[in-house]
Amino acid sequence: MDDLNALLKAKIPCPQTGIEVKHTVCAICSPAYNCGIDAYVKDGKLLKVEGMDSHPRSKGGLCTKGLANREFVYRSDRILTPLKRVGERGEGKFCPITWEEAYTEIAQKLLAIRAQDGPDAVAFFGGYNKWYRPWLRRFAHSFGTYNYGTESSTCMTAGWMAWKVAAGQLARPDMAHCDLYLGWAFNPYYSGYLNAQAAEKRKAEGVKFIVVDPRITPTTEKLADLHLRPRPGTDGALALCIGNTLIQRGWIDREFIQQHVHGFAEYAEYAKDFNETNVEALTGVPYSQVLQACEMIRDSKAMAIQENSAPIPHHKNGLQNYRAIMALSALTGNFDRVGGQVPAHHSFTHQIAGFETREEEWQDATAPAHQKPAVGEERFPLWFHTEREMQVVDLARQINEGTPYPVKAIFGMGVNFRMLPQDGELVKAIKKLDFFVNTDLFLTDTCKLADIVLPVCSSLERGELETYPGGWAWFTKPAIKRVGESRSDVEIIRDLAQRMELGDRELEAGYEANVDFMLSNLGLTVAELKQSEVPVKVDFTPYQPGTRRREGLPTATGKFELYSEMIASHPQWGLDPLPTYCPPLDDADEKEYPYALCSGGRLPNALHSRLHKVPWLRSLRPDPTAEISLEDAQALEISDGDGIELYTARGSISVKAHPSRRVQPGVVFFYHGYSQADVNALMSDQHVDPYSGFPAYNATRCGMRKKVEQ
Ligand SMILES: Nc1nc2c(c(=O)[nH]1)N[C@H]1C(S)=C(S)[C@@H](COP(=O)(O)OP(=O)(O)OC[C@H]3O[C@@H](n4cnc5c(=O)[nH]c(N)nc54)[C@H](O)[C@@H]3O)O[C@H]1N2
Ligand SMILES: Nc1nc2c(c(=O)[nH]1)N[C@H]1C(S)=C(S)[C@@H](COP(=O)(O)OP(=O)(O)OC[C@H]3O[C@@H](n4cnc5c(=O)[nH]c(N)nc54)[C@H](O)[C@@H]3O)O[C@H]1N2
Ligand SMILES: [Mo]
Repeated sequence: MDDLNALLKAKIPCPQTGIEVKHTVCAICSPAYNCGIDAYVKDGKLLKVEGMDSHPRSKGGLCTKGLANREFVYRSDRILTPLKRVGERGEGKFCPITWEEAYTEIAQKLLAIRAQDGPDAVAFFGGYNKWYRPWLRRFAHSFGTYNYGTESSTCMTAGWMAWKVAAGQLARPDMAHCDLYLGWAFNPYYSGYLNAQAAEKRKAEGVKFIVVDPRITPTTEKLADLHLRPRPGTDGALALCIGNTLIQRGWIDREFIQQHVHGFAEYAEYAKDFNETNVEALTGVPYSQVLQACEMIRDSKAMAIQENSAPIPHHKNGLQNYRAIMALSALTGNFDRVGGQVPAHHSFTHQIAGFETREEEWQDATAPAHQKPAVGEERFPLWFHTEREMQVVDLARQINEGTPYPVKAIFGMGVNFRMLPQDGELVKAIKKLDFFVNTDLFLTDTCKLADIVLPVCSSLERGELETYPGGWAWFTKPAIKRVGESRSDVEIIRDLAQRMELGDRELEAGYEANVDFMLSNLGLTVAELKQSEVPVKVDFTPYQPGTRRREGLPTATGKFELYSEMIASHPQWGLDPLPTYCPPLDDADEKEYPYALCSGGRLPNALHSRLHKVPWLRSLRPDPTAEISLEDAQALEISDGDGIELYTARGSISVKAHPSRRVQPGVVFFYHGYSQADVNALMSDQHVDPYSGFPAYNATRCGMRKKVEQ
């Protein structure tokens, strides 16, 4: 017996203990990673997790967050049954109901609103989770509306839009074959450790790194051969100055430009205004360092440029800044070549595995006739033009103002109102709705605003398709018993599609049948994939760099467009066809709000709002803490750990201060998603990028004062 106890205590998998090790996937962060997990399971309960050695991408690795999966899955606020609100919105008073009751009520309410106000009166809104998105989009379409949107209204999409504008499709940096890596806003040690590992390997092989980051980070210290430190959001001016310098010195690829670039002359003329006389004043980066960067670019044979999901797009001029950076790959002939920027497409739920699937065809197969403008379409026309979905940044405004038409209900999946700027407006809007449903694992503050809350399960409790770079596909199996009565988001969509009689037989057929369709071009089936416990290599012909150059790019001119014909042909949008620059800050009074609040930048122990309540992870950084410069700390007599207030015209939050040499004077860094210190309450829903609709999270004027002890 003692032996058995010892074995159990040590969580040894063997017949005596009944502990089994099952392969599954961590979905705490995006499917761009989805590392493999070895789940130690007894009686359907998760005992512990380890990295999965046989996983081709994560190879046994797990990050700080992934190692806390057991605490995540069994967080104390997991929802166990469907809930119906009995108190006021936000009060958090619910009574448990059955799934049948929940489905009946949701179906009745949504159909009644559609009958009375039309399908566009319902918005279908998904949070950070990507795995159910094709289903939610198709559900909205089959219901009859384009008002489907997600957290990607503030994440990554602006980058893809920039690529679509310039090159007609997205492209990825070929880190594996470059000799120079331009890591623009690049800190994978915090935001994606697999990239940090890949970069370290390449560094050891002699690749040079330029890192562009306002802060000193592990990446600037460990990887950068040259660290450029612009002020947040001035990236466009810096990139234009680099472009101009390369042109002036003749360090460009004239042949590539002549054959494959559209608008070079206009670009060159515009970029002249960003030069040795003003770059330091505009960005904070001395011209001598710009020149150093240009020399490294001149000396490189293949330069790859970091793709970026947040810190470049999270600015008023974000999409244009992005384009200015991408332009460097065209000027130097690094577009569509080995070691440069290689055209790519998503395989499944935003993962670029190398092979194509029929996911997009499937998700858009029931797209309705486009009648009323989608939410945000009028305000952000380029967004709708490239994405054909709502821009959720405009959702609260539309609900509160009722223009151009009222939205009466939100069908939400994993919605967290705190992801959006000036989020009190969304709370106000939700309170006005006739009906709000949300699904989540946890009873969050957003769920507390809902009429019906549905409990969903985690990736460890469901089976799903995963795809990975290098051409891998995997169909996972549930590793543990579901918590409470939770179901998966896609099961919920299927069940509701049936109840609501939307006439979409495919959606009613369920996840596995749908995935079968999506994989049918590859000759793969879910049944085959399920036979393997580990990811399998898919048989396909990879894209050959250079093909687009030969065959023409999918743009109006067939070329890389420094001057965008997509934008030029829509003068009513009022947008610039060239990657023009404007300074990043809002027009709040500079004396009252002298600091630039940069509320992006990731923490190794946090993932948006979802891990702040996971005890292990919270213990690593218990207090919401702002990083400020030593100079500003000294001027305001702020010491490490002091309480400070950050404020804008919209509100104030109380946080701890951490003065640090890593931060420039005048800039305050703070992480988002905390319920007790919600930085997005300080943001403005007007201080957004007119091209993409992305909020300017990373450069908003704020004030800061030391809190006086009571
Ligand atoms: N100030 C500031 N704001 C930002 C950003 C920033 O840098 N600064 N970043 C922006 C970016 S890039 C992003 S991606 C967003 C983050 O977007 P959010 O949507 O805020 O992300 P999370 O808080 O991680 O997740 C939302 C909810 O999904 C729930 N959830 C987890 N798994 C599942 C599941 O399988 N199904 C369902 N239904 N729910 C699930 C979680 O419990 C959580 O409550 O925030 C944006 N907002
Ligand atoms: N641990 C953890 N990992 C995450 C996430 C998380 O919340 N936590 N979120 C995931 C998601 S949804 C996203 S979108 C990605 C984002 O991940 P990334 O795209 O890597 O972005 P960040 O980590 O926000 O910022 C990278 C660096 O950019 C710098 N930076 C900030 N503003 C600017 C600027 O204006 N210009 C320049 N040049 N640099 C700037 C920051 O100082 C930071 O060091 O991370 C993903 N990974
Ligand atoms: Mo993101």
